[in-house]
Amino acid sequence: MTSSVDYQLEGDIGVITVRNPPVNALSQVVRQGLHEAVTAAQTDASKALLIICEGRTFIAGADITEFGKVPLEPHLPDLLNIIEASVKPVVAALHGTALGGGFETALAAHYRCAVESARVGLPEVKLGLLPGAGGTQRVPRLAGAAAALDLISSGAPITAGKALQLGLIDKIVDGDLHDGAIAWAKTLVADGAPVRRSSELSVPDVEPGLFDEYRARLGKRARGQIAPQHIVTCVEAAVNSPFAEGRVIERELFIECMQSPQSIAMRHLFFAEREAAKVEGLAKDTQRRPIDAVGIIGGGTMGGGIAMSFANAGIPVIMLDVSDEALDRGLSIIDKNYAGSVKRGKLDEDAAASCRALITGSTDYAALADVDLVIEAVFEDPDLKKKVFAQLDEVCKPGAILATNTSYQDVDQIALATQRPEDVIGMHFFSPAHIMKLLEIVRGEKTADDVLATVLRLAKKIRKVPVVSGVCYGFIGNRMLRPYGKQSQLLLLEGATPEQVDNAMQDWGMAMGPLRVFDLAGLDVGYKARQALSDDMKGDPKTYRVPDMLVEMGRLGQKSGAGFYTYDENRRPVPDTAVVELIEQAASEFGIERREMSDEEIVERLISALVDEGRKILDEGIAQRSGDIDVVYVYGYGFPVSRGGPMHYADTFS
Ligand code: T1G
Repeated sequence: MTSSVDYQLEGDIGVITVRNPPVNALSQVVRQGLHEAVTAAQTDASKALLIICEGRTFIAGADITEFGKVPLEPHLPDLLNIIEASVKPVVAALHGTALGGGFETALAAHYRCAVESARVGLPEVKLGLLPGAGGTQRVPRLAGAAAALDLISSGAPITAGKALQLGLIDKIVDGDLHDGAIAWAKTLVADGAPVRRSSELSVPDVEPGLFDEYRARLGKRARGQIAPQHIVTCVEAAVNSPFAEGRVIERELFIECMQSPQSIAMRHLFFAEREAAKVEGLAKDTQRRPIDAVGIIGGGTMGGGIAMSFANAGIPVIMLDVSDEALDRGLSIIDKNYAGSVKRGKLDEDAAASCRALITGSTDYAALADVDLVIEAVFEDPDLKKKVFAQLDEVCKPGAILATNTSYQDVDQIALATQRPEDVIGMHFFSPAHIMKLLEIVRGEKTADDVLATVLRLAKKIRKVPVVSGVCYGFIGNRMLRPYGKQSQLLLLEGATPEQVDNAMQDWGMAMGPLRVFDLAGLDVGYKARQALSDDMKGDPKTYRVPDMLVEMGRLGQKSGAGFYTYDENRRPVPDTAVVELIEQAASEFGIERREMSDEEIVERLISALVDEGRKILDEGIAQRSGDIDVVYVYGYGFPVSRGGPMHYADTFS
């Protein structure tokens, strides 16, 4: 056997144990070990085989670090065919997260059991791939085509309970998995249970139009992505073709996806996201401070969303506001958000109620005397923020972490309003804070290492993707957004219209074009921020003339019903000729001759604006690595995941 796979006879059960920390990925060594164990077991005294894993999880997939390299034997599909062809019943015992090639391994086995807490899934689509070792052919045969399309095209894991319901696993084991699985295997042997090959099953009847409906739905949900469409083709092949033919189609489309720039980009993001949580020079074993209670200053949209993020992770929150009216307003927004989550099936009634119960309100700073962390989320007024931090310095216990949710202000200046700048850090959430995954962590000049380490670990607990930024105006994301925004204004003056700019970026893959983003954020926010800047800092007036004129006309964006667009009763943007006339007027003021502009030029100039600023940010050490910038833009600014982020895109395509 190999170092990662062990084989022992326990009575008449051949137990194959995989141990390849941290997630038992199917590296070449693991595949080799499994191959040798299953082959040897065919002729030994065992009556049945059990595949089980040590550590925190069953096999969590193929080894992604091997992708893009020369594939080494044994290849996974061949190995799984050997497992399925076993003359002795093979049982797979699942715990943790049995994902991708790991779940496909279990599907090639003849029987599957799991502990209640286990989750199974085929997340390949999140890597721009599809299950390449039989998953698209075996899942439909066990659970039906519709369930297979849901599971594989979403990539979302399901609980063991749901998997049992779908027929993807056969048994939930209580107590110790090893003992329970051995006992079950012995029962199967005693009952003379046959080998059951899912490849020999046929797919239950399919609703007419199912595949077209999925192609259309995925065309919207995963605009421009190839893997989701290929998944539908594979599942359709499972319905219409024998297993072996379906496997050939699956393999061809898998290889096409594997070599695609989209999958290369999404695999880049997989590792970039994990790298982003690591800080050079910050020891892995840095002592962390306990965070058992949190305070939030300001119960507005951001404060409420931040409170929910902590409550949803089981951490009690005290939300502070200036008056009972303001507090009630903030808490009722939270109630509405929880009701919405229940209505959309994201949370059940009980879970929503227990999360909501963790959020209490107060108008008295003294209520924060014992919390471990306070996050300030008041208006972007530097003096107000300093006043809040001076008060927190008074009331908070020694060792409490004081964080600001500012989206661009100088965290070092805010820290100087306290006697404990080492306990001050930036935690920049994105709206809506209970949904958006990105958390920009701003490390101040004096921020202590244990404060940074604590907040990085906490980010994972509240299910956020952390990226560390140094202190500068706008940190990573908003700093890059400024030249991007300025470029969008120059494009308007030179000949484009708001809808042409936005459509070009949306067709290219951005979740939303720049002008719609500015309308959503509120043109008055940028206007007020500009008022606080000197002309030098404001830069070229061509880059803010039109938004200034719009604000001075009372067109503040979506919230006032008009900005670069007019908004209908369903808040949908409607192009407005009055805005084009305004742009033409501004262009003539600057003596600019407007001209035809191509979508390619629009995309090229806007993305270059992002990338150029990204390079400055790297040169200045504000961001540790280019992958961090990619994670910020994909998780915080709607940059297409299938293009890997602005820096990856620039490295790959220019
Ligand atoms: N391959 C290689 N390394 C992996 C890995 C994998 N599949 N999964 C995780 N790691 C590393 C990760 O980089 C990190 O390393 C450490 O393990 C801990 O991960 C043929 C082709 C399992 C839910 O997509 O979703 O099978 O940073 O920090 O939060 O059809 O990892 O410590 O050096 O994420 O507890 C399909 C990917 C592959 C699952 C655990 N499988 N992994 O989450 O820990 S494609 C996946 C995850 C496939 C077949 C196809 C998560 C996790 P480091 P972590 P976690």
